[in-house]
Amino acid sequence: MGEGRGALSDHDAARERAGHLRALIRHHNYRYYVLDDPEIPDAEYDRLVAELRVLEARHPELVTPDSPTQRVGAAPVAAFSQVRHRVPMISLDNAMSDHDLAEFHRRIVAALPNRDPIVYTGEPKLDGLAVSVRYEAGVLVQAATRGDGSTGEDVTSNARTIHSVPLHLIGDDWPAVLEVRGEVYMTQRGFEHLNEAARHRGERTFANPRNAAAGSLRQLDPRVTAARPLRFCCYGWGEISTAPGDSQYRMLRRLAGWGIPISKELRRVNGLAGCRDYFEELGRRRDSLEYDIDGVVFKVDQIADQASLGATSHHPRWAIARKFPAQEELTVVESVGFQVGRTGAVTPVARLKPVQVGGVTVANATLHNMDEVKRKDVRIGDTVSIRRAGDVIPEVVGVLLERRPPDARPVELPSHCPVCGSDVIRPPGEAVARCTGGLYCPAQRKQAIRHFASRRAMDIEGLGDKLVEQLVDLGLVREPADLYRLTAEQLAGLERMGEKSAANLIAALERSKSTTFARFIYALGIRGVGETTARALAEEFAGIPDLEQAREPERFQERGVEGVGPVIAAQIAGFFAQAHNREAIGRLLGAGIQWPGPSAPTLAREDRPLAGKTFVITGILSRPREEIATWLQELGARVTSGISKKTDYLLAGEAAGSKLEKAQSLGIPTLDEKGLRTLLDRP
Ligand code: I6G
Repeated sequence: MGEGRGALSDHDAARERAGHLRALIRHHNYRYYVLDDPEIPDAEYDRLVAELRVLEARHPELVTPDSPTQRVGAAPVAAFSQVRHRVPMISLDNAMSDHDLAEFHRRIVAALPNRDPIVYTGEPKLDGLAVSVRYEAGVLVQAATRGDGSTGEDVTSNARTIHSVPLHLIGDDWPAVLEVRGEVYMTQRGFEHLNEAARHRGERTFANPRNAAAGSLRQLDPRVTAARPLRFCCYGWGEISTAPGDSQYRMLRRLAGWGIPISKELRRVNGLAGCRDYFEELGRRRDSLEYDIDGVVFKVDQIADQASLGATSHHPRWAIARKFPAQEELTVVESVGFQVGRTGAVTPVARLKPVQVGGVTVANATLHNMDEVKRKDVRIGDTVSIRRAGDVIPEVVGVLLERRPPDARPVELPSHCPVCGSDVIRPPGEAVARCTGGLYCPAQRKQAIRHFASRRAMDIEGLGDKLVEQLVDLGLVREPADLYRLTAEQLAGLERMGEKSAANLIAALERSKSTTFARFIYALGIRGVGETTARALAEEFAGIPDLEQAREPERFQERGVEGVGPVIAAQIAGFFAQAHNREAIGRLLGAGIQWPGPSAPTLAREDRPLAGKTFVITGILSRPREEIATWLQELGARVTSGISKKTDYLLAGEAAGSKLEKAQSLGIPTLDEKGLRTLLDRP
């Protein structure tokens, strides 16, 4: 009995908590997707969902179809079933010019003579896929594509995976039946990520966010849809049991209140002038919006007026889409050039017969990489379709094969970098070809120096990105070794650099010269060689000459270095095969870069910074005494155990005893670790 009551109360508590968590998650979805104003960090949101998942796993009887945990997992289907739209999904009439818009307005004024001014709603026309989502008693029951307007496809399982589509409306005053209509779309960023990942896997990419959104929603396996960055934006409604407002604007605001995302750009505007101003404003902002739009939709705001205006068999008479110029155009590929990015990626770029795309002249378009060139089968002389959207670089979408001239020429990857002449390599299995002149190539200069100076590499304190920009732009630094030739006077003349910071930077540069072999390897910025691989290389190779010897990828693999497979081996070998890089390394070692151990660079003993100095070490130091002794020896010092007149310095840590006393009595200089560093800064 007691056990039974306990189980019951546990169940009740779980049900209560699940209900509470669902309401909380719905609320935070609303803050995020509707208000664009989240109250809690993503991690906290994830924690709430995770807690609900655990609860539902323990009490499967509590799972409801509208639970936020139920967005994924429906089984794939063989085909979509058909859905008949109870209120047809007709399309919008287009206004391609200002004249068309004025004509639309003239017709409205003629039909509604007593309204002055005519109030319209204006909102962007998203470039996506129209869907209708049906709620009964506040719960999502069906989602369908537009199809031919009277019958669409049932995409309920897929729409349920879109996080901005509520599974359950918030509040309790929604109509018993509510069909919302809107656009499923993908942001530019989501689209770029999706294509980038597809490129990485060597799969086909989507031509534009619209195709990506449509292709993602029309997947037979909802798990595929769930992994796509889809969004939903509502612009209207179909069947509705009771209308909650008398104007388009107020209706949409009510829908938003129930958790349905509407456009953040929704406005009310007055008359034709208001429409024109809004169209121009959005046109100016078009490129900075996070999604593609192909126009602005204007609607007569009063629902009663919409009803009296009615519809033709194709479109409502009370709404119009004022379209922007197209963002895709056709032109001819005149040649293909190759650009070298800051990471050395060699990217094919189509040089085009200049063409106006969306009001901008386009003469170049990226082809991304050689796999894309091959997949799209782009040849010089081809007629191609070019797409320009947002701030993104225009790209070649596809080739019109029927227009290919007989003398069209295939595109070939150059064997040498067009900027520095180093070899271009394309490691096995990689889509991207790269210039191997990492330390030397002007295209990669700033990136190489930034990386070289970074904290986990040479750790040059105070050498930030802005400073690197200035040093390179002024021609003071062309390769990492130039850093060590900078003078305090040169630095003090730079922007935002006083004498004190210049002196600090010179000191930091000097300090950075004492490093480790692993850090030095990492600092070289060899593609694919992160800190872990750099450490593994430092352990395996006996120094730079040894590393340089292994110029053939096979020799690297023979050494069996952990984490170095064929791709990285090819990158390392490619790097050391360039005389430019080997010379740049030589100049760095010549500048006095040192590290302890058997792999230390072999500078003549007399050239080492502590040559001729005798040290004694005592007390507790930051590293084991033997390690410090080895390091001092690498720097040219002799390390002895007892204090004598021949001792030049006592390196004393904490709790130094009799040796310290003896050194003091003999007047021998005593250094702590900081003092040693200062000594090394000014040997
Ligand atoms: O296809 C559409 C896109 C955007 C629309 C639409 C819209 O409003 C912003 N509105 C209606 C009324 C229709 N299609 C039919």
